[in-house]
Amino acid sequence: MDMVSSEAAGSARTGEFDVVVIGAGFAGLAALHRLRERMGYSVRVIEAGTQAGGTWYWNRYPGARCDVESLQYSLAIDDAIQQEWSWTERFATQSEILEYTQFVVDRLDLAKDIDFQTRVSSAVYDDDTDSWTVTTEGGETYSCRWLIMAAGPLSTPNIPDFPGIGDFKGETYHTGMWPKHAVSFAGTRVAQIGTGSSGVQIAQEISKDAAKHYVLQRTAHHIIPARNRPLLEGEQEEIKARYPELRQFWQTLIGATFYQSLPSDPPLVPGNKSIFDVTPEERKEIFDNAWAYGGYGFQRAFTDTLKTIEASTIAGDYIADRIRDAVKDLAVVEKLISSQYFGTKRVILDTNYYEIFNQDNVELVDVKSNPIVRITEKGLRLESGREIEVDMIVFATGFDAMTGSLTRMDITGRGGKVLRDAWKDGPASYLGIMVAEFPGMFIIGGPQSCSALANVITANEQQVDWICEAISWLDERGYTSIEPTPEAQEAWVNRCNELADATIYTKGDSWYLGSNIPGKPRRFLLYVAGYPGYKSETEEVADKGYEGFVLDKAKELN
Ligand code: NA7
Repeated sequence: MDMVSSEAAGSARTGEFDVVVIGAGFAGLAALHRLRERMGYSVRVIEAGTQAGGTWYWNRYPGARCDVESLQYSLAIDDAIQQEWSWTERFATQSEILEYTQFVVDRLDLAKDIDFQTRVSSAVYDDDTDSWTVTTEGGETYSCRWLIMAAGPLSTPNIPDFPGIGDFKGETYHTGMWPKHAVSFAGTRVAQIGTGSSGVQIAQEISKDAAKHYVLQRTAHHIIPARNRPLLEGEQEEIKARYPELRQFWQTLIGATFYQSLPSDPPLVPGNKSIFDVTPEERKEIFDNAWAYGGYGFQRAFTDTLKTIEASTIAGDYIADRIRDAVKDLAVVEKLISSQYFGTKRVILDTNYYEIFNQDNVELVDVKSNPIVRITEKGLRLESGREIEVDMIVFATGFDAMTGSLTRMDITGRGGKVLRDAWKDGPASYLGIMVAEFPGMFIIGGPQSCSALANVITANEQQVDWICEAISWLDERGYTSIEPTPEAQEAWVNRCNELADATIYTKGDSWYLGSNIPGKPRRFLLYVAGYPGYKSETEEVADKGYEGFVLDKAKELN
């Protein structure tokens, strides 16, 4: 191993390290622990927030909650930790996950190697020394041989460039940059823009006591019930007692997560049948059961709901009927029924979202047919000329997903190549982990990985393991650089595109495709064949001595 002396470790904010990790979310924390404790590397983590937690640090808006079962949404990194920590609800709140993150940081003594309140501005590769120099907005510099980007797939907020956006005199917030101070909606007039997962969750809070709550919806999404509840007596104990076996089992599932809470529950859904293999009565019963149980079992109830237009349409029609049951005003019902194919956008878990539209203080405003044309001093103006006067605007307008956290930094690889430019026609990576001409730079949760389509903590830990094994393997053999060949990268991108084209995911618009960001090239941004396939494909490459990569010979490519 190439141990580099570190004048910074433990205190100063600059220095030389074996590995620099950008981001202290779950991915960065797992990488730090593994590299430092198990492998003895000098590591520095750079984090913009004042605390670890990544997504759960920034998205502290009222109502924020995870949509993976809490007992599965945790690090497997250390058995004592998963036994000691206790969850309180089936789906954890943002604040509980942030507390859990801090618990992990304290138990593993991670904070001493993290520089908080430090935002990276650039990372530059030096061809002569096979090393990276990372510079922060405050001017600190860090150098390292291996650079790990763990800045998050959904961490660059998207604020649409509405004309007049600076004119508004009231309060404005973005769900992904929510302030630490309390924000009260009581008695205020609030316009909420966006009805994705964040919008649906915060709407349930705003509607409770806002004087007037305008929900500005561009596209109706598909929303299914979470059925969140306190954890049952004995439930947590049962899962904790079986964690080793269950974690292995979950990793055999497409999303690296099981859609039932208790392993002892009777099977909820067939999951292995086409929607056309059952009678309409059986189909309804299966959907009814999944709907009543809550969580993502509904979307995995049949093998083809996320694959074919016909099956997806049947699932969408079922949800339309549930909206008709929940909402009284038929004109509102029609606006809430999605015209997208079920599954093209990430399906949302809710708690009584549709019901808020029966309240007098809530109005659904369709901004697809009547778009927002301007933000004014007092609120918003729609194309029809309607003025909506409010005290507060909440942007629940999502993220520049999968690539934004990387392209907003100035990342310069070999020969002065800038990542932002390299990806101007769409991102390209090999295995979703490395990029040609950016030697020694590993990405966790990057484009063409399975991250956001799986239990993201499990996906992160698998990538951390893969990257750490690679670094160790390279160091043991004296390699100082690794990067994909352009051919291997192109083949991986093509494979990801082909896999996506065989599903429903490419038949609509979504952040999965980058289509939520004006001007962003439309390309499916994830590996869609599931966690087990991703794990075995990446492991196979490693087992073959990092097939598709150039090791230590990068300069010959010039
Ligand atoms: P999403 O799912 O990207 O939702 C963003 C919402 O904002 C969505 O309804 C958008 O409408 C809407 N939006 C974006 N730009 C505009 C403009 N210009 N005008 C009106 N409405 C707009 O982000 P979330 O934060 O809710 O969730 C992101 C992920 O985080 C989620 O999938 C989970 O994985 C966790 P659109 O649908 O594009 O028409």
